[in-house]
Amino acid sequence: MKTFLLGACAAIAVAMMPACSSGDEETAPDNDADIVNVQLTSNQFTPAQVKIKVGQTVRWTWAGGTHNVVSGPDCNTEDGNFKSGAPVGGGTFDKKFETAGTFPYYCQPHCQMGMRGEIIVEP
Ligand SMILES: [Cu+2]
Repeated sequence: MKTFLLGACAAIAVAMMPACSSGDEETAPDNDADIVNVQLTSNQFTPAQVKIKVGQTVRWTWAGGTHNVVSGPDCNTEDGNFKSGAPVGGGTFDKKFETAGTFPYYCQPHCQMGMRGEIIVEP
């Protein structure tokens, strides 16, 4: 029982770490990182806007709620650039961006509540 409790606390501590970082980061702080992280929580992507360079990968991590990641300019239009699949309650989704441009995306269940994001890929 003691071991179980310690394990649970460690898991919670790890899960809370991203929430402890600054909420002011609107763009990725490290353009040299191979992977730039976006969190999916209650009806929002954090950060909602991410700037990366061509060749970098965005990793979306589910941190609460049932969501998906669908590229498209508005809530009803999939443009086919990327899609995580049907809404799920956990996991990660990686997308490597090989071309420059602006890629808007959204979560299908929560788009109307404002759960949208944008990846800006610079050459
Ligand atoms: Cu959602």
